[in-house]
Amino acid sequence: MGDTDRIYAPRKLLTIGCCVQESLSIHQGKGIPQPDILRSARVPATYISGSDGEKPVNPASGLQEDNLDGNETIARILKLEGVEWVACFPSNNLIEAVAKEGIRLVMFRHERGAVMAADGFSRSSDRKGFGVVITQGGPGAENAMGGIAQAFADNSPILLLPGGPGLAAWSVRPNFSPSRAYDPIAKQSEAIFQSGQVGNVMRRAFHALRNGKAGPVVVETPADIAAGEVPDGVLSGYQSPKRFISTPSLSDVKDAVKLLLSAKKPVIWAGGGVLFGGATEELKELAELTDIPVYTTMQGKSAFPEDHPLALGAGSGATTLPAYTWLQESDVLFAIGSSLSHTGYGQPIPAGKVIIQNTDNVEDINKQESVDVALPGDAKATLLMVIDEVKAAIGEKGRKTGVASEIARVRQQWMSEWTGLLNSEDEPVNTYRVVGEIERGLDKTKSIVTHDAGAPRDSIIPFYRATTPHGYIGWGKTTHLGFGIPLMIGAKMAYPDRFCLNLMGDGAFGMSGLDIETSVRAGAPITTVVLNNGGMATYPGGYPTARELYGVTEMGGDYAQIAEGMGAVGITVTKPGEMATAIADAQRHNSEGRTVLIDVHSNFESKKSKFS
Ligand SMILES: Cc1ncc(C[n+]2csc(CCOP(=O)(O)OP(=O)(O)O)c2C)c(N)n1
Ligand SMILES: [Mg+2]
Repeated sequence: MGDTDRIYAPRKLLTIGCCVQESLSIHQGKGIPQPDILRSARVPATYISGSDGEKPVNPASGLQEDNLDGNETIARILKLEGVEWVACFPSNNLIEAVAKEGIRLVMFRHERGAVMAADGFSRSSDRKGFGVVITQGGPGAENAMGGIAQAFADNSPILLLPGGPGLAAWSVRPNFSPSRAYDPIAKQSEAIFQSGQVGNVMRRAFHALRNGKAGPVVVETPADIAAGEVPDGVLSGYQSPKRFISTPSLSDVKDAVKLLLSAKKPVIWAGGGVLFGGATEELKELAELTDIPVYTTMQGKSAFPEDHPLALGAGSGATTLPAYTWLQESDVLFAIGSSLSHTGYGQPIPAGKVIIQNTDNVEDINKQESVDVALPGDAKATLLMVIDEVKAAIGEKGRKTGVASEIARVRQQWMSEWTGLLNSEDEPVNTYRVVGEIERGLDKTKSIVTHDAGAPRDSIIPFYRATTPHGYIGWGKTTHLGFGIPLMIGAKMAYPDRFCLNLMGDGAFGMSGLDIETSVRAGAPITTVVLNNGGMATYPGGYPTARELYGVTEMGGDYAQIAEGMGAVGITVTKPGEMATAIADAQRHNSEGRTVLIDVHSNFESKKSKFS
């Protein structure tokens, strides 16, 4: 009897179970889903921003200054900046000030989850909306670390607003200053040292969120600044910073197009910048005009429809055979919206290629790749320039090379090796059967899918074909287990009408499982599929001594029952044939406002679509 059998033994009696929480309902349509309890929250009239014409008033917002303290000023600036909701965990009086402005608050079960949900919201909002998080200064800010590190690694623009020690003790050990501690893993990190600087610091923060390389921005508010009076003129002088769009020089665009059109086997490498730039249509137009195949990085996944004849697929460490083939054999690689950062969780670029790189951030050019032609600028604006030049060179109709049928042939060859597993009748349920059912069972245009760290990521990335922008959230230059649950809650906030599914392992569940309760309480219903294989398939042969002597990498639990205990619908799947029904049921439950967890008794799968 193997490890998996042993762990499954007590579960034989379990069948599909369901428990429904009726009291919260999601309100679809425009804006953020609001549980009734939050929608009806009373906001005292005196706290709602407004003007009686006596105090200084911000002309842009009509906000009035009224002997505000630091927290109240920050809350009003958040309102002015269009922040619709804030993830939080007490204690921080800014939470109360934000509530008084009528901004919705969602409390998570721990700070890391709050940060990760904010991240999910930002990733889904194309730098037009930002995830904002409020935490306590000491332990709260300390506990947010994993989420900030993840946002930094993936260039996600979130705003963390922790408290901080009072100024008298700010520099005194062992006080924890979030702005100092997070400096190495934040795009920008500062503390407010004077009440008169609240507006300047917040303006810098929003400028940084909207412009340049994206990343987490930290604004620490020491206790006395939070409570101290802010001078008149700070709020009325606040001007919301704009987003600036930059473009490359025309001569560089012309050089790039010459290289691209004369290449023998070109490939497009599309990164997350295509999504942030809303440039999917332009990317499609360029690919079709030039008949050049498109590979998407993990963060770029869903930036190009993977059912398109020119799609090569996406890659983490695992990828498709068409992607691998073109990445190996291409002579010219055109990276669009990509930093080209090297990562163990992505495909390497073999040496010897001519590289054209478009990125929003000049600092990412010539970083880890030697770049032949650089096109610094917004992905969409750059693509429009490239398209114009291509049309000038080869005409409006573009060219046909026959590459699509070559891609189809390689894809067929690759899939013939995997079709069996994606339809496997094995028990415990094969991981790839779960992936196959997700691929077959979702309305791709109305869904958002994500993976979690480890084997779930590499199992799903090559085989789930995302067809609509933000239909998949690919993440993970550092790969925090458990990101999937809060990430999907944040995505659901941005897209209340989409079905949001997160595929995670049982190890990952341990890191954020209690935020299933947050999803229920917040009326942001998501579906979590737990590959319950009783251990860590990511390390199939790992730590044999630790495993034999102490059971390291093994674990167990009835996750469907745990989910039910938190007010979600728990579904247990023990047979492959049950998976399709479970996914269909989950979509129905979610659309009716119920959070779902599908606990799949799955195998220890070590096979990956890897080629080197
Ligand atoms: C916070 C964190 N700690 C450790 C890791 C390293 N890690 C990556 S995958 C993995 C095992 C995950 O187990 P599980 O979620 O059950 O997935 P499985 O390997 O069984 O598919 C670990 C420990 C990580 N990615 N994040
Ligand atoms: Mg596992």
